Amino acid sequence: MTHHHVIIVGTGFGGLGAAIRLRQAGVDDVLLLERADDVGGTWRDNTYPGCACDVQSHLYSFSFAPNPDWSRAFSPQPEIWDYLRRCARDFGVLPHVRFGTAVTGARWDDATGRWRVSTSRGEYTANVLVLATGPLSEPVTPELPGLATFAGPAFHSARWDHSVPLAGRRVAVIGTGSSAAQFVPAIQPMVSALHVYQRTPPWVMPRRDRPLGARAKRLFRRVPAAQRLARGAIYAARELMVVTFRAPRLMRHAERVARWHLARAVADPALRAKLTPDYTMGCKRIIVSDDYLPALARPNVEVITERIAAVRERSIVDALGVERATDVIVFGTGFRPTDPPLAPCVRGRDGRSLADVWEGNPRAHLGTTVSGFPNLFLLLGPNTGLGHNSVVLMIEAQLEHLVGAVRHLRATGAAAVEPSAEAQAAWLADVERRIAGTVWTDGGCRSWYLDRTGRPSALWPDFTWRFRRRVARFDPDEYLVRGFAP
Ligand code: N01
Repeated sequence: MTHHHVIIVGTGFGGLGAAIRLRQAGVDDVLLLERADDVGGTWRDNTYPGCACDVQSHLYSFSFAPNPDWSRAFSPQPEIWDYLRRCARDFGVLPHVRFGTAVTGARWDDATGRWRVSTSRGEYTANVLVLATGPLSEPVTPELPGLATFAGPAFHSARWDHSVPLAGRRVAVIGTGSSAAQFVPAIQPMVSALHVYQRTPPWVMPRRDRPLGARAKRLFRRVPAAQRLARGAIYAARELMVVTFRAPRLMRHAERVARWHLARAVADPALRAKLTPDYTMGCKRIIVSDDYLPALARPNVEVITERIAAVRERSIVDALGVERATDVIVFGTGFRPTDPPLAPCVRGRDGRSLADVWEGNPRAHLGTTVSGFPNLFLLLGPNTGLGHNSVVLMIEAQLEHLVGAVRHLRATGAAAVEPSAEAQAAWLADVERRIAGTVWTDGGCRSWYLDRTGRPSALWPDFTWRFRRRVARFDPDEYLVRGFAP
């Protein structure tokens, strides 16, 4: 059993960022556990055709590692993955990563003041445990009646099977979220028939992607302040969305733009009606796309709004009894961030797991630390997701908190910190107050933002600068200090 000062689980934006910032702060005994054989998290795993970020590249990157060379306003997945691999290499993180090591559980040992972390390759101990496992890392596939009898290939968008040829085949797509909106236009031209099973129509806004010119890249390389300025302008424009999330009636203006976008793309009124949402925009993640709606209007595409009644060996039958021959099924059915897979296996001071404590309603102090779980830090934990801006901003605020906590432990000689129950309750009450009356409570939809209790615990319901102002600083007064290092 080897011991490390800090163990980080995962090597996406969160895990890599944590390792980089901790090492910059002088903490070198850092081990990253990664189940796969490369870094990159969600940007390694999501390789579906058309995969790209729907937040502009200059903002969807670390503030401490600007990239003047992004090729487009919205970068494609291979470029973002490449960026993360470069960060891992250039910041010296790679030698700290143990690949092919899946964490299976973690338990706080009060006697030693350490975490015991079990993995597919044996046990480790650590003073500090950082879970950077990503809220959207475990794909969810619905249990459709008869699915097991389907004879063709069936896979989830986050585990795209590139060995399956789609050209000339009849493909069923289940789900119409951000992922489907990206891969549907990418595969539509090659398949013979595309059956898109839509449970809820998404609101779709124009994307306005464009290549970034050589002049801008040169300027950003020579004058880094110009890139910071561009980043700031994108950031400020996106923050404005919060105003309308918090005042749902203002969303009517944005909905008008989306209706116009739909009308321009889809001439057929019957199809337009199917694609028109009946809930307030923003209640679910807004899709930004210029090619999704036009793809749905192509002659080889059918949008099916009936429920799926049965999957057969070579077909899918809808609730009206219509049977459609199907060669391949692609699930664009998303993730369940409010039931993180490691939650049942991470046990705190009293032996209870995160899942036991949360009971379907994830809660954490500042979205980052949990009462009863000393020295545990969750990156993109409860109430840190965004519907409007770059989550990297949220991660960076949490990283400052983490570094502050580790520095505090070092300076005081304490073995552990954990948020006081009072501080956590006050934070949650504050979040609750910010959530009330927003589009997520009053918008009239169900989404992955909501947990099993119906609370939007996946979301930060306010401006990101407010989160940063509150979270980036580690305040010892909000924490209980436990034990002292020998
Ligand atoms: O998943 P989703 P996603 N039967 O949960 C439907 C991020 N992301 O992978 O709306 C039938 O959004 C479900 O229907 P409904 C982004 O944050 C970012 O597309 O629940 N249908 C919905 O249509 C995004 O929000 C980028 O009624 C079922 C779809 O499946 C998040 O990832 C790119 C069903 C799931 O949509 C998830 O996106 C891509 C069932 N049993 C994704 N179960 C960026 O650009 C679910 N559905 C950064």
